[in-house]
Amino acid sequence: MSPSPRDLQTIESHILELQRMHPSASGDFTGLLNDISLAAKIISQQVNRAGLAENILGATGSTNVQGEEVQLLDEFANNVFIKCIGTRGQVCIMGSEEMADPVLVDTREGSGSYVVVFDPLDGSSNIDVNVSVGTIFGIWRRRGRLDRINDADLLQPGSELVAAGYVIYGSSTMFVYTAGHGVHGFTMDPGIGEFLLSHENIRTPFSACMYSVNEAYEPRWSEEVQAIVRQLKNGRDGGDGKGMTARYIGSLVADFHRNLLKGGVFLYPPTQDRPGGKLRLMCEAAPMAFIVEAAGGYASDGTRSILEIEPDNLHARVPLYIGCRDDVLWMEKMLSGSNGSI
Ligand code: AHM
Ligand code: MG
Repeated sequence: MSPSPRDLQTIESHILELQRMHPSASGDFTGLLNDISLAAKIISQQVNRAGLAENILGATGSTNVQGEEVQLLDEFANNVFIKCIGTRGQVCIMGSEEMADPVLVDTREGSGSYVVVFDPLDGSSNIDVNVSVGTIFGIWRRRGRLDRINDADLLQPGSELVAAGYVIYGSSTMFVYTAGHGVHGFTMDPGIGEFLLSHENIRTPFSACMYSVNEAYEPRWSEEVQAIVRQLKNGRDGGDGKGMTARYIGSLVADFHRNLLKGGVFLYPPTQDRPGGKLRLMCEAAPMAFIVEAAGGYASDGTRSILEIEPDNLHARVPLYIGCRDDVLWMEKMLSGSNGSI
């Protein structure tokens, strides 16, 4: 059967279709998503050349606001994002995992309607060994006046997200996004340099068959978290005795993507040395929570939906339990007595 035009839908035309559903749309949001897809293509090309080109692999020698070693590719991806995003002045402020302070954008040329927070290259400590890494982004609407951009515009909860997505640089590069109505995945065709629709309206299974957690931290978890992981492995107490299989890459985008498609739960619980968890609310947990909920799943900090949490700073961290709805709700119930903390 020869492919119909529908079979070859690019991300740009998909985003345009979305715009047509909102006749009053200015095109700013469409332009912004297109800018992000361009940034993803540039980063993807560089990640794919990581083993070949000089001055791409390795550390810059500096640490970021989180105290983590900045990789050369982290820096590259961050710069690409900043350069590509909001080229029409659609963005008023941006925040990045790699930068201590948010960047105020010159909006003389545009509406400055949007706020973007991103992790330009998540899991970057895996690059040197050819393990999948990713980009995560969240898009919010500016809350106040354009001439008075402040923290209230930047520090918004996940429930206010307009769109969120991630790009996985894996065996192929995929761009997955949602603007609230369905989660859609596009696979990069390297021959033509386009993201083509490959996974329309992704739904995640209701129950998980795999769990993802760094079990090396088990001695530093609370008793409740230890009990949860024991039951994920061996079957829930009072259940059918069937446990799940374990899969952990240590690269959130890759672990999340696999679990989204196959049915799994990802946990990054608090530990004694990290009572607030490790993952960042604004650039990691909230965008992924928005995506998983649009696909039928759920995300919690152990006590409430990740989407409800009001960030108090750009780099706030949060414990994360995310994936199939049934299992995350069960974990939240198991943790409810302990307040989710250790
Ligand atoms: P990064 O944003 O500095 O790359 O760190 C986040 C990464 C996630 O991709 C991953 O889920 C987690 O850190 C792994 O942490 P750990 O090595 O403690 O298991
Ligand atoms: Mg990260």
